[in-house]
Amino acid sequence: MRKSVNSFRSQVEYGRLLKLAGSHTALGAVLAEEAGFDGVWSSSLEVSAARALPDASLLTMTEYLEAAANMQKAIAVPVVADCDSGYGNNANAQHMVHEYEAAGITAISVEDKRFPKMNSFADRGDSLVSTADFCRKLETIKNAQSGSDFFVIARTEALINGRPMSEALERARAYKDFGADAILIHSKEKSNEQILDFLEGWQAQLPVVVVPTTYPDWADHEMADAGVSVVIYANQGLRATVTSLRSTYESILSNGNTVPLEDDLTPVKEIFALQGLPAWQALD
Ligand code: SPV
Ligand code: MG
Repeated sequence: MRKSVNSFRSQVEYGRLLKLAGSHTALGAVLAEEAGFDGVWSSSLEVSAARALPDASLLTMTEYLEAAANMQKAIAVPVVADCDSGYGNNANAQHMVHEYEAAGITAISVEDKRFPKMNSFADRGDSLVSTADFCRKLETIKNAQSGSDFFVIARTEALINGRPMSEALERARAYKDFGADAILIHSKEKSNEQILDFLEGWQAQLPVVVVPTTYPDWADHEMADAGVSVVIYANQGLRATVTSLRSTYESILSNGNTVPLEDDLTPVKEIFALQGLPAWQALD
């Protein structure tokens, strides 16, 4: 059954730390909502991995949008769509906003990398567009949105690309001036120190979004105290799924039956509940 969605902007304005879980399917999104996450990150890594393809702009905008829209249709908390670098030039980015907004997506993230992009952790560096070019893209995106609720996260890959903190801060300031609603500062360091330095230099000029994939020991309450507005657990669901499927399949083949697994398997009835089956059955 379709749900009405609370916009991401209304959640951010509420002021507490928002927690998003990465997903690539509506079922994953339902489980994230059920667990209590404030929203779902439609992750380009996850959506690509679900097709067993690299996160390297191989899929089209339409395919990423379909995944995000399928998730949004299934949940009432907002989907934040990872839109990579906007799927091309400024014209592509304008078209993207029209399509995502029309599909009911209330927030997107765009990053200051060239198209085609490569996943941040596989990136060999030197993939940034100029600050001026990305500002022009942000301006195009903000001019393209039709409702005031649509929320645009500008993501800088400056630190991922080995650029100095001064450049990350300069880019973030420029992105704010060209209409960004929040800044995602990404880092591949093993500790949160880079992010803490950024937060100190940034002085809360706009909400800050972080993705603690490589610095997992930073606790949510510490992020909130440090001034983070949104935390994205971008791919832990996908990685847990891979671990679980591997051990499940290995167990079935090595035991010759599913008996050792039965206690850990979600009952089919619960799958029906996640599908919303009782409400559908009540229709006829
Ligand atoms: C994603 O989940 O697709 C992201 C985060 O963009 S990262 O994989 O760290 O680039
Ligand atoms: Mg991505």
